[in-house]
Amino acid sequence: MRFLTIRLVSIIAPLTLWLAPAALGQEEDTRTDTRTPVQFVALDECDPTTFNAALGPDFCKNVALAAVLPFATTLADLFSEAAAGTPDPSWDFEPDSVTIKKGTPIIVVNQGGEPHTFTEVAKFGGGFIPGLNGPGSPPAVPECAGTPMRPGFKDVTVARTRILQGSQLQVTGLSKGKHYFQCCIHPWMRVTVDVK
Ligand SMILES: [Cu+2]
Repeated sequence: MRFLTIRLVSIIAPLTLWLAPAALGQEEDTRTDTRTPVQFVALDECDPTTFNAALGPDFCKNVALAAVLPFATTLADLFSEAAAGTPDPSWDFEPDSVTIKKGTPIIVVNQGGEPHTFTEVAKFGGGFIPGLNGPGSPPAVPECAGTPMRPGFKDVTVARTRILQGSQLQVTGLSKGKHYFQCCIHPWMRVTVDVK
């Protein structure tokens, strides 16, 4: 019996560790130190071949091992999945939500292969690429839309929330309460920050 218990634990424990990060997606900041930033990562699995053929060389710089393993998503698949209302879950901010103490800085690191934005919005909604906004193509939220003369990244207030591959963005000075951040390119990438 004892042998069985140990055997079971040795099987279940690593499995739990493996499942935990994916299942949670939610973190509470229990530290008392508010100087050390809380980190989010931006992830994607863009397929360099199809993305760069359409969007230009070096748009997608991914380490998804697309040539040998089926980790990457083609540009066409990304659009068709979004249009079907089942956007690609590999395009993601992790964790999805965090509770922090007022004064704690946030750092968002782009570990994906293509650019993203970390844009604070009053309410989650569409980004500035209609084809990625899902069924019915809801309009871009004001914080992502820019202006008619300067749509999307042409608007500096939108452009300054952009995070290029391998770079990071810091957010400080958030007031108490809930704050919502989304990607203005892939609007299903969403984060809620609750400042206590
Ligand atoms: Cu994005």
